[in-house]
This record gives sequence, C-alpha cells and structure tokens, in this order.
Amino acid sequence: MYIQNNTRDVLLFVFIIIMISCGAPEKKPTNDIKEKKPERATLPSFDSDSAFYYLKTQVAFGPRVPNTESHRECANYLIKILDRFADTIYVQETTVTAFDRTKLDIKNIIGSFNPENTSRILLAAHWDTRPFADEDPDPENFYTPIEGANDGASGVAVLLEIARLLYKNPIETGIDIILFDAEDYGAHSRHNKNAEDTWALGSQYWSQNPHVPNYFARFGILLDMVGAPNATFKHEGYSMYFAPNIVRRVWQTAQSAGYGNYFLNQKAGYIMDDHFYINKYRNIPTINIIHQDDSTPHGFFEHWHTVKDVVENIDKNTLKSVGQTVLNVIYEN
Ligand code: AHN
Ligand code: ZN
Repeated sequence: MYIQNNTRDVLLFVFIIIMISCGAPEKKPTNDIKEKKPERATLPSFDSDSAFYYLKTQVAFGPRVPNTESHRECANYLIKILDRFADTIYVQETTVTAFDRTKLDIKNIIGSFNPENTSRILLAAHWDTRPFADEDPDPENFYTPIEGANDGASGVAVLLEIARLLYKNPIETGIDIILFDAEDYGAHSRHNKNAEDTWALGSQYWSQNPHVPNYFARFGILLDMVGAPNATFKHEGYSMYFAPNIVRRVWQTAQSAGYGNYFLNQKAGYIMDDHFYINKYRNIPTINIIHQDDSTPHGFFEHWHTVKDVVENIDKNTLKSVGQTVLNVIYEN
C-alpha cells in the first residue's frame, strides 16, 4: 500500500512537471515570437553642407528685422521647413514693445516631435537679426541692419538640420525646436545704458505664455552664434548657475566626439539671452552654447553686431561641432 501510494504520487508529480515544462498548448510560446521592442535609433551624422544651405537661405531674405517684409518671408520659409519634418507646428504670434516703444509683430515658431511624450528636451535659437550694426568699427554703419549669418542664422540652421535628421531617424524622446523672435532688438549700445529686459522679447513672451499650458522639459539647449571659424564655447555664467550638470554633460559629449578645440572647460561671463528667461520663468534647466571670446572688446566673435556678420565669415566645421554634439546628447537620452 505504502509503495503503491508512493508510486502514484511520483507519477502524479512527474505528470505535473511535464505539463508545466511543456506548457499548456493554448498558451503562446515565449521564445519564438519576440516582443516588438523599439530598436535604439541609430545616431545620425550631422550634415554641415545641409545646415550651411539652411543658413544661406535665411540670409538671402535680407536682414530679418521685425516689421519688415524680409522678416515675414523668412518666417514663412522657417514654418515650411519645420512643418516638413516635425509632427506638430505651433506659430505663436504676438505684439511686443521694444526699448524705444516701437510695437513689434513677432512670431515664435515651434516644431514638436512626439508631442504626446511627457519626457522632453527643448532646443532653441533666435531667428531674428539685429536692426543696427551698433558695434561696427565705422559709425556710418551704426544704424544699418546686419545680415546675421552667425548671429541668428547659424543656430537656426543647425536646428533645421537636426529636425531633418529627427524625421529620418525617429527617436522616442519628445523634442521641441523653438525659434525665438526679437532676441536681438535690445537697446542701441550707443544711446541706452539701461537695457535691462530689452533683449529676448520673444522668449520672454513664450516663457510666460508657453505654446502648451504648463509646458515643461527635462532640460534645454540654446544655440547662439555657432558658425564662426575657430569658435570657442565656454561655460557661460547663467548656464552654470541654473544648469551646471547639463553644461558638464554637453561639454563631455563634445570632447568625447573630438570637438574639444571648440568646447573649452573654462568659465565665462553671464550673457543675457533667451535661456535666462526659460530658466527664470519656466524653471527648465537651460544652457547656452554661445561663442565667447575674451580678446574682443564686447566678448563675442570678431564681427558681432557689425556689417561683416555675413555668409563668407561662416565655417561649416563649427556648425558640425555643435550640431553633432547636440545630436549625440539627444540620441543618448
Ligand atoms: C547682451 O549683449 C546683453 N546680450 C547678448 C545676447 C545676444 C545678442 N545674442 C546675440 N545677440
Ligand atoms: Zn545679436
């Protein structure tokens, strides 16, 4: 009896084990059909010829000064290109008051990728150009609008190329490309000394009235003057104050990618720019990749706010160093 019972128990036990190991026939096999895991997107190579083309096209409209025809036509062009690549486009139109009480009709142009994702990265640049070359060596030019190949078009060109590559090589992270207007309408340096809050009018407006309510991003990167030959990008003051870890990560990424000649681990001055208001009003840790140079009187690139800020003074290699660095950062997030 004892033996028999034991044998029956053993048989029952073996039967159960066989059933478990075979699995019930109606259940799906676990090994044959792979879970459709999204593949890690392959990191694209930043095409500086493509970016340079976007730069030249902007400059060809003429100075992009608010309230001018060139400004309106360039806005339409930027909207058209971003609309080709982004999932959703927002054009934020408003009127702001400049330092001299002029009313400026402005447009912040926003292209969003994966708008439903709550995990987002913000990329920005200003698309307008300065209405006067008030840093020109020749006082005759103090009221001439600048072409803004570097100061304006370069940052936008890099972001349009990134938009094109995001379209071709989609990622899951939400990305917002924001082209701010009226950054460069700050008070004339030969007249007004009290210039507080006269710069970055488009980003001041957006930061207090974002295109979607309660907009937030994990971090932001602003590009400003990223096209001069042998540019030097240093640890700008407000970037280090508000977002030191983002600065370190981006500079580390640049150096690992071989762009250590451009991205220097040096402290540099505080620049009032679009990123300041994004930090101040939206609390999004945002850095500025901006060309700073101690050897010029104003601290920026040689032809800053002069009539020589033209296409001939742009170097594609600088566009590449910045564009590839930003791509590397967003594709590893
Ligand atoms: C000031 O000079 C206060 N801000 C410079 C920001 C700027 C002008 N970026 C481009 N043009
Ligand atoms: Zn400027």
